[in-house]
Amino acid sequence: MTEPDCLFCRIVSGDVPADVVYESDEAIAFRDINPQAPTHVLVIPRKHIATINDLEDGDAGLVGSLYLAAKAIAAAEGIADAGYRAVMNCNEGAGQSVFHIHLHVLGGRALSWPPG
Ligand code: DGP
Repeated sequence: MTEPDCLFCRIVSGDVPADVVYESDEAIAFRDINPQAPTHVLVIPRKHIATINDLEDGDAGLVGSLYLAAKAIAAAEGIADAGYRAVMNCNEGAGQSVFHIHLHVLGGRALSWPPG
């Protein structure tokens, strides 16, 4: 299930290049083009889902796979023990700008809370 006009679907298909750091049957992950931390990786499902609000009950395993990917990426990046953030924005008010769900994996520096 892909959307031809979706940037992240085009990264999944290989039409748009990305620095891919992780791939599984359900998900891929690549470095953010505008990194906000020394490690800033986006984990996305291969399946097009616009926002968290569009998730269905059958997507539970898929969402779990995004967090397992984040765990693997954090270990590979050497940020697992120091700490990192895995966060998903939903809709414009929370800062979502690409409407294909993605988990931001951020680490390699101190991260304050709450976010702005
Ligand atoms: P959000 O604002 O939560 O929707 O995050 C979208 C992120 O996507 C943002 O941090 C920048 C990143 N991004 C936008 N366009 C591209 C792109 O073409 N390639 C890559 N690698 N990242 C992108």
